[in-house]
Amino acid sequence: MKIGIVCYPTFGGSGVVATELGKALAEKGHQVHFITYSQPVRLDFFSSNLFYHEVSVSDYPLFEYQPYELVLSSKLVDVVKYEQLDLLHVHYAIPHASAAYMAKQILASQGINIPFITTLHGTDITLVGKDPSFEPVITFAINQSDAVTCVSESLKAETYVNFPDIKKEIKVIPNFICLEDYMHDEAICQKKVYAPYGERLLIHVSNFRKVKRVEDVLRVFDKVRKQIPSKLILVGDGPERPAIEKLCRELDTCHDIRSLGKIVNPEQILAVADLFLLTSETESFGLAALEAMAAKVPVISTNSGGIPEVNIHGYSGYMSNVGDIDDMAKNAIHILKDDTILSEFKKNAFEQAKKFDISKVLPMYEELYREVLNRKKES
Ligand code: GMT
Repeated sequence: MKIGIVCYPTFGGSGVVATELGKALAEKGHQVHFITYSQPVRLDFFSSNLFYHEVSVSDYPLFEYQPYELVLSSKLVDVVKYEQLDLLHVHYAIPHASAAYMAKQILASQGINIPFITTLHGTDITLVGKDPSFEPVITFAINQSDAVTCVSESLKAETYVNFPDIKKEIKVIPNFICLEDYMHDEAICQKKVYAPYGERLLIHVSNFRKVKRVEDVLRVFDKVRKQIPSKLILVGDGPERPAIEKLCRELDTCHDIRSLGKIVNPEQILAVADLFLLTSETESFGLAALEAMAAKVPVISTNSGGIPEVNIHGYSGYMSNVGDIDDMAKNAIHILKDDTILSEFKKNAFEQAKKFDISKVLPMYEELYREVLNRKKES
C-alpha cells in the first residue's frame, strides 16, 4: 500500500506513535510518505520505502496567524496525486482531520477518491478539542473520516461524552512499543554516572506541560529520598520547566536531580532507571509509562484516563488518585526498599509491556487500511 501519514513531528506521544508506525509499515514493504512541517524527530532510519514531504508556510506579513491548515491541505492534494497514494492516515484531530477532509473534497472534484483515517490521541479530545472554538469542526471532520481510531477505551468513552454529535464508530487500537529497541546487550548509559553510590534511580519523561503535574513528581521524590538514598532524572522540556526549577530549589533537592532535556531515544536512559513517575492529571494512554515498562522499569502513576489500561496496579507498578503524593511516595518506597520486590516489579513491568509490542498492534492498522480500501473499491 502507499500510505500518507500526517502528524506532529515533535517529541509528543502522537508524533512518536505515528513515526514508529510509519517505520514499521515501511519495513513490512508498504510505501510510507510523511507529510509534516519538519522532519519527525524519530524518523531516524533509512529505507527505500520511506519518504518525507515538507509542508512550508509562507510568512506573508498580512497574516498575523499563518494558515497552516490550508497549506497542509494543498500539500496533501499534491502528494496524493503525484505519489498516487492509496490512503491518508492523520494523527491528532486538530487540524489534521479537517485538512484531510478538505484535501479529499478537492481530489474528489478531480475524480480521485482518497480515504482518510483519523487517529485521536488525547489532548485533541480531552483538552484542546473540547474547546467550543474547535468543537464543530472536530465533530464534522471525525464524522467525515473513512475510519476513526483512538488509543484507549477511556479515550473512546471520553470522545463520545465530549462530542455528543459524533456518530462515527471509533475503533480502539492501543499505542505500542518496538520491544526490539529495548533489547540492548550492553548498556549505552552507565547507571553510576547518575547514581554513583548505588542510589535508586527514579525517572520522569514528559513535555513539562501543566497536565503532567511535574511538581508532584518532585514532591513524591522528595519523600522517597528521605527514606531511601535516591536520585531523580528529568527528561523532556516544556512550559513548566521554570516553575519546576524553582520548586527544586525550595525543596532543596537540586543536588539529587539531573535534568537531561529532550532525548530522542529515551530507552537508553530508561535502561538504568529503577522507577518511573507519571503524575498526570489525565493521560489518554501514557506512552511514556509503556516505554518505561518496556525497559523493565515499574511505574508509579495516577489512575486517570487510559493509564489503568497500561499500568496494572500491584503488578507493573501502582496507581494513586491524582495529587495523592503521600500514596505515590508510599508505593514508590515499597517497590524500592527491597531488591527482591524491585526485581519482581521489573519483571512484571516487562511482561505487561510485551502485550503492546508492535508485532501485535501493526496488523490491526493494516487490517483497518485493507477494510477502508475494500470499501473504496466497492463504492
Ligand atoms: O502528552 C502530551 O501532552 C502529548 C500528547 C500528544 O499528542 O502527543 O500525548 C497524547 O498522546 C499520546 C500518544 O497517543 C498518549 O500516550 C498521551 O497519553 C496523550 N496525552 C494526554 O492525553 C495528556
